Amino acid sequence: MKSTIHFALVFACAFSAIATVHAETGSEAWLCYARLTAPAAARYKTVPATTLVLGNSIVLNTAQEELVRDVKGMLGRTLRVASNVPTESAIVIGTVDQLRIIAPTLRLAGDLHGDAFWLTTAQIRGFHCVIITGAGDRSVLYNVFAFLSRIARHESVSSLNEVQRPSAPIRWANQWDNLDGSIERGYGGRSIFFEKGTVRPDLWRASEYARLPASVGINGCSINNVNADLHILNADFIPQLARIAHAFRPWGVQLGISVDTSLPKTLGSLDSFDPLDARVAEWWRKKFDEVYRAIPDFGGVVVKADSEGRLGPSHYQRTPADAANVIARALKPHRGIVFYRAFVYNHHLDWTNLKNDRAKAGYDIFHPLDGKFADNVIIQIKYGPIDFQVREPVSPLFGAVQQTNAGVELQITQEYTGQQRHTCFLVPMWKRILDFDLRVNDRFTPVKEIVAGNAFHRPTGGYIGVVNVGLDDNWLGNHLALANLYGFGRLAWDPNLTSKAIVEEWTQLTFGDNPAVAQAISQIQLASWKVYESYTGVLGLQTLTNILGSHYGPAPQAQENNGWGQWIRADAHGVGMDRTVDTGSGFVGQYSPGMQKLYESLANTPDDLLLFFHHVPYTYKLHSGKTVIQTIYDSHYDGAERTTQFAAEWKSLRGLVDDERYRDVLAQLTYQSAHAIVWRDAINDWFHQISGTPDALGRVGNHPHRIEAESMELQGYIPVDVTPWEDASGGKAIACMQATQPCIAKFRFSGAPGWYGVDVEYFDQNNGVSKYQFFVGNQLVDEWLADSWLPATEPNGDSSTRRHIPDLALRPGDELRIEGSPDADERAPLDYVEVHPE
Ligand code: GCW
Repeated sequence: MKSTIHFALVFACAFSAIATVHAETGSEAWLCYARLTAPAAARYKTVPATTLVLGNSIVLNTAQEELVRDVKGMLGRTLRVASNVPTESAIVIGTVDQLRIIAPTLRLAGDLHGDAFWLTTAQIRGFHCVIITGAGDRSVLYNVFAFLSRIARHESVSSLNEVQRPSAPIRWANQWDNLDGSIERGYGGRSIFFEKGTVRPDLWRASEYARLPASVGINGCSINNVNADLHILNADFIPQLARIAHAFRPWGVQLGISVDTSLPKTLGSLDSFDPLDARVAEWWRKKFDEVYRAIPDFGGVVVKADSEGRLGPSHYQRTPADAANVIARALKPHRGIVFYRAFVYNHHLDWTNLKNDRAKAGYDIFHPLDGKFADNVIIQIKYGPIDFQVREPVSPLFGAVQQTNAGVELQITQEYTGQQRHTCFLVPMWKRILDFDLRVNDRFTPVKEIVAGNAFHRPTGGYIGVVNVGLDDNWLGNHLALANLYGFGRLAWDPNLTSKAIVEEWTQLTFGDNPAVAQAISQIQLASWKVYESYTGVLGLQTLTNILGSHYGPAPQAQENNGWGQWIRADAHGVGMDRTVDTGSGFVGQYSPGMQKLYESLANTPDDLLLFFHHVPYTYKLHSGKTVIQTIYDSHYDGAERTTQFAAEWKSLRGLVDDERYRDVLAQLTYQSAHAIVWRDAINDWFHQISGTPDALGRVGNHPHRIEAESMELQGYIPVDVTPWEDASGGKAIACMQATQPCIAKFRFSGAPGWYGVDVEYFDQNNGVSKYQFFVGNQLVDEWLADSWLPATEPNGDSSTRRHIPDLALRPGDELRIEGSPDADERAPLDYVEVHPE
């Protein structure tokens, strides 16, 4: 049976060393396989003209179709498809067992099992063959992608002998899609799986999607929010899930779902969901028998329980092990897996108690249960002890589950790292986590060896990435963000790859091999995480965003005085959370003695995590020699400045990247550079106020080119307070409360005659589309609509954005005037105007 894969060829990828560039939506991500230039293609003259697939399975057929399609894309040649045995030089596709039949004398490269593959060239029956083989069908598909990637990146394929083995058996994507079609913390549009409570009738995007993770070796994907809808296992929903499994199957991606532990009661008719109740065990057993009848290759379930308001085993004074095991036993006969999330904590902590510490929860709850989990349970552990912050130390729980399978949960969707409106390439951060040696039992025990199962001799473990792609053409709403999905897969396959190698591969595959393009994009990506950190949460403060709402713009005060436990404990004298054993919460004591030495003492703690572990005065001098407060000020200025450079670097690629992606990325980086200023000013103003310590360089609170909207001459506009105050310059904005005609804010220019650029800082809420017009005297010089989709219904740091009007010839006495026309609940709000000499 041939697989019926819907290849959307409508969006042909386009790039080239010569500047014939045209529209590109990004839908094929790094799998463009665009036509090589003639000199590059010449290298591949000897690639066989025929391909031969040795077996007949849906995945092998996908592998062959992908090969034929992409060789045609890159080299313009249509491979002949043959069967049985080579009668001429061929590209042979099949498992090692199938290969043995036609080439019994071929010496295989060692033992291949799991998802391992072997790419080689050899003589079969006297003909030169490229052999794309692997332990199973899925690994053969991975191997085809590896072969194609070589051609796309202009590497030689003439003499091959390469064995690749994935670092860990589990390499899963998690999606947080809701059945109504929304996605929790998704920034790439609505769900590709669900709409209005059911599975979409047309799943072509779901099958297109599966191709992406499959191409980098991701072998499973759970599709619904871990805050799981109770209907997901309804009898009438299971056949719908089977349709999604069908869309994934050609790509070797196993389907998973998130389930709620209360289902035996809330969906079933039992009066209990106590995991130790035999009726509950029976309910799960029958339910999964039903699931496997519909989906024989179903992969398993993700469980979030006793967390953020979800019910769980604590309801019956049972443990997470009890809850995980009852489900695991039901899945076991079908080889299914339970991913039990360690993200279990009390979000009603008493913040006045200095010993309380949310960071301790994972270890405190799961460490005593080590060894009590069934062998088809994986404890899914977020990389840090808090929650996907821009920087956290490695979760000490990784070192504390030595008789339990462990997986590391990484976040591809940029919940706390700019929500894909900011470029933030996370591979360098993930590598720092994976390479971190926890020194368990005083041995080399980096996280990558723990989750691979090697460190403590576990049968399984691995990597889970929260992806949250959506219906947007380019899946994540930002072309550059796809490097995180690519990088996640590559790291899960081989955590020893460097960030640089990964980003260079991705850039070449996505944008072609023009060295100027590759260099500029790689540089932006590689710098982007630390740059993002430098204006959102330095020194281990974590992302100082509104943790009570959007998790997007600046809101440092939101960390404090509530039960969520993301405290930074800033007051007039100092900042940081004392987590030491000696004087603090004791969290440091959860690490091995070797690591305790690092974090317990101020002197040994690295600057970039200082305030995560210690409370210090603002005047405390870091290893860098600078005080804490001056570091905060400086890094926010540096970071904002670096984002401006990103946009400038991108501009150098005009004409070298297709116009559509050029424009999209330019708009995104330009927005980012403006929003970095919002972050810079909010965080610096807040620390300035709370610490009472001036910026040694006099920048904070002092903006020579800025005219506050509330100080302009206003007609119709009225000043309004912004919450939190630090999200608006001077704490205030102006809003147009009148309905029928535009409001006016104006002022006279008093500088020297010359060329100037004007920046208008305004608030673009998502509950209206205001119109702005900018006049110099009576001349309309610019107008725009506030129609982008930012996560705010109020003027604040989420909605604050700017319009740049370049190259205006201004003369002293000119009247500069903004007319704002509100729409619905968005009252054409304005923060300030800056007039800069060009
Ligand atoms: O970071 C928090 C998010 C929640 C999420 C939770 C989790 C799915 O803000 O939206 O819920 O983590 O990981 O369970």
